[in-house]
Amino acid sequence: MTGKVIKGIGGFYYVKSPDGEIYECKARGVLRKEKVSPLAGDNVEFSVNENAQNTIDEILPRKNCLVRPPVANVDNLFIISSVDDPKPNLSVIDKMIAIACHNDINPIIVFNKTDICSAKKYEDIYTHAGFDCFSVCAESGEGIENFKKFFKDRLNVLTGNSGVGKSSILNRLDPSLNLTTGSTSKKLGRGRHTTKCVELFDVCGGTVADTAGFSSLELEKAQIIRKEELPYCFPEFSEYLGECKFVSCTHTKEKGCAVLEAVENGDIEKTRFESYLGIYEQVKNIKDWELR
Ligand SMILES: Nc1nc2c(ncn2[C@@H]2O[C@H](COP(=O)(O)OP(=O)(O)OP(=O)(O)O)[C@@H](O)[C@H]2O)c(=O)[nH]1
Ligand SMILES: [Mg+2]
Ligand SMILES: [Zn+2]
Repeated sequence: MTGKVIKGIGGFYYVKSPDGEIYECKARGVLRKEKVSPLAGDNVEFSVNENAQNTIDEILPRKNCLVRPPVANVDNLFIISSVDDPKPNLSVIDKMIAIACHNDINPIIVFNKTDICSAKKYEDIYTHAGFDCFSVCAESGEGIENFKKFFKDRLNVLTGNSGVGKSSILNRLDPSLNLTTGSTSKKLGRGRHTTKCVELFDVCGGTVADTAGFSSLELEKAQIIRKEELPYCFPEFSEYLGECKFVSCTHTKEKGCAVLEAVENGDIEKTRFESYLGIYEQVKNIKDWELR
């Protein structure tokens, strides 16, 4: 039979068949030998066994897969921040956007908790940079309707730091989910990882993954993008690439760089460019062989 992995925990995988039945499976030894583990979102072939454990026999080819959060075949990545408690970290948002673009995933930027303060200055940055960007309030439900049109027939992933309100937003979209949400007040506003693993749910005619928040350290390991590919992971740079004076321009400090010029005259957002420089610093000395 074929089905979709909706959750993996402690070596058990929960596979949903097309008729909606859920089967608890183990991965077959051969998959473990090849060192590939099924991920939430994977389409798999599996066998249902009368008197033994059901098994996942094969993982069907993936369109893409994210390391952090671990999900395969993602269409939309909702990158969630809160305007306060915890405050947005634009370099984290921009790294997630770059990873989404690198994997052919559509990034959607969301600022939650607008009851605490306005998200306008952030919304302006990302709208100007050309992304779908929304300010929402999970508490009142304001703005959340905007998500529905993205969800249908797509695999949607919600990501963002612990405590930004990912589970709260999903509960707003579909109260029957009844996801556990947590207080951020106890631990220096950092949240406590209320959501523990990735799980897929059917919401608004599509599939959605609630995921556990990540730390910035984990994000550093999330995925390495080669420095040559990095400019292409900032979509608003694209019209300037090729316009620079030097073919080998890294768009960091060169004379006659069209990207730098666009930053200077405000066509590219300063914070986005700073994030580019930050990621460039992290990856500039990584050699190709280290990525294998
Ligand atoms: N003021 C305010 N608080 C909110 C809003 N949305 C969520 N919260 C609160 O923020 C806290 C964290 O919410 P969660 O939904 O658990 O956050 P999460 O992103 O799922 O966190 P993890 O599962 O740990 O990654 C809870 O106390 C929520 O009540 C909002 O719109 N306004
Ligand atoms: Mg959660
Ligand atoms: Zn340049």
